Amino acid sequence: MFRLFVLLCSLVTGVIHAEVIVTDATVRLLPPGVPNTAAYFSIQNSSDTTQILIGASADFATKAEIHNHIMVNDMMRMEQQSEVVIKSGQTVQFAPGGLHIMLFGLKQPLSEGESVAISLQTKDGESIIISAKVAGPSVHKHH
Ligand SMILES: [Cu+2]
Repeated sequence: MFRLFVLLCSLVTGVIHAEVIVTDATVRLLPPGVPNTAAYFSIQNSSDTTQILIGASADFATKAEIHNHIMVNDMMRMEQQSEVVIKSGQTVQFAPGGLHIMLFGLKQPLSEGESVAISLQTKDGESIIISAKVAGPSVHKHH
């Protein structure tokens, strides 16, 4: 009963956020036994107002955080972001080597081609539910 209620709520917030468009959402498939992975997507703000992402969650992971890669003393490091600001009309890329949703402690093994739901929280207290496809590392091959 509780689950159904949550699902209905997410459908409603999905309508409210129809002007925030998430495309190409993927979760990186890693070898079995690797507990953490990352999600990537492109998020476009077609609304009239600035949207600020402040967090993420996913049923299939213990914890989800917004991360970015930054250079510290010539070393690439990941750092949690407390906010990601997306201005009206702007598109922000979550991509390997940059912003990503870090997914800690996978509760179940993911399989290639599977769709998983990730929820993004905005500063105004709403959730954007995205559907991400599990994809092997070949999708993000280095050149
Ligand atoms: Cu990370």
